[in-house]
Amino acid sequence: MDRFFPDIPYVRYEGPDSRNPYAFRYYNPDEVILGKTMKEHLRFSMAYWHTLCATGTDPFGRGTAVRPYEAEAKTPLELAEIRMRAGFELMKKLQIPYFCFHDCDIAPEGSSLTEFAKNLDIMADLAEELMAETGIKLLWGTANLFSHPRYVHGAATSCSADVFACAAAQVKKALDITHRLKGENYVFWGGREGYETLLNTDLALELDNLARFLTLAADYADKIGFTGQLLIEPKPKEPTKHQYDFDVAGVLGFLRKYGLEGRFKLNIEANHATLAGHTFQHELAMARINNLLGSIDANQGDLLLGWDTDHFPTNLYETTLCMLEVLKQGGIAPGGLNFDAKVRRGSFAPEDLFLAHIAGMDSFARGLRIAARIIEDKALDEFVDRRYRSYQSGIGAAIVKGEATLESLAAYAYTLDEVKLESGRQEYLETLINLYL
Ligand code: XLS
Ligand code: NI
Ligand code: NI
Repeated sequence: MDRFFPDIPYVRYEGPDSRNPYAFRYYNPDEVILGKTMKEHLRFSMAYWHTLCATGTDPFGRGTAVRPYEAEAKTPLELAEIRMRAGFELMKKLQIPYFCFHDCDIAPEGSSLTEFAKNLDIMADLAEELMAETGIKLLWGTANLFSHPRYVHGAATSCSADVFACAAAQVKKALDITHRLKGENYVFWGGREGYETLLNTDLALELDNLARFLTLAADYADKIGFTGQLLIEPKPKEPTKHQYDFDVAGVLGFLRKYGLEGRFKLNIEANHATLAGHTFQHELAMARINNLLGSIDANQGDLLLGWDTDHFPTNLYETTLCMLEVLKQGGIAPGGLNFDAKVRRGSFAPEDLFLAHIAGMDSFARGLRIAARIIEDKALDEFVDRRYRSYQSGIGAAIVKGEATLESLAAYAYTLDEVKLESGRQEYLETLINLYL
């Protein structure tokens, strides 16, 4: 496997002192941490769209990406095939065990849904072959219900029932292929499920239809025996001004209203969290405590920019807090850490795809190592347990057990001469985390 990136070596662990740019300094796949290998903890995945399909365009300029191997392709199908083969070489060289795709990433759409479905079958054959050959697996598949002009007013939340039906056809096919390729999850990101102005929008109908659509999809997944996790990926805005799957709390309310709790978990993306005005850790924790943390889109945003910049994650503080949440939940499987991240427009060389993944993988590997030490030392847990100890006995235990009434609490409160409080010690705890970094 040296056809597409002939100058790039296989990337291996060389330890923190290595200055070889094509080596891992922290990601040592078979090293055991807290009883599991790093590979099992991290479950890295390549995002097909950013890594293989993106050209580096932005609203102000054309593509910049240099991908010499694409020149061999004469037809859209040949281009799709070359990209897929290149992708497997890249994953193999980087020891990335999973990938994720949208239907239109792997196959050309052609001029009709019928042609698209045919192309998808051809490309699924090739994917199956390459997966068998390399042992690389599918973390999740999804349908792109936002790029085609028919989705201009949304997909499941479009004002057109015909568009709703086209979206259903795409999801049905994407589920079939994900199932066939033994995908461990299936993602619903509500690309254009939202609105631009309420002046032309039937908010109630659109939300009901979104729920109807997700119910139909979940029923179909059950019908074909797909046992992977179904995931909704929250995002507050972009492309629409207001996206319906705004954040974890918003999606939880939606799932409860429509009786869908238990059928879906969430795919939490770092950059979407910050766009929603939350921290990444907040969204992960909110999902975890509600039994909704299913998978992670591992990227990072730029706090100076108000959109989804999808940088490769390199902020160790963030990767550490993320892995703390993952460890607290006992792991992310069957989800994983999908690099929904793109190289900057200026990083146009083929080798940048490798250097960027190495940066992301090492940043999460280091975050895992740090988080594991914080957990082993009980550095935070003991403090937090102690902070809430008033609920372990006496009046606090009565509150927690549901034995207290408003009257009993009032009677108790009147007996108190003073309430003793302790400092929250935020700065001390922040220093403590820094000691582990
Ligand atoms: C876009 C989303 C998208 C999903 C998959 O902002 O992150 O890439 O992950 O449709
Ligand atoms: Ni994403
Ligand atoms: Ni995103």
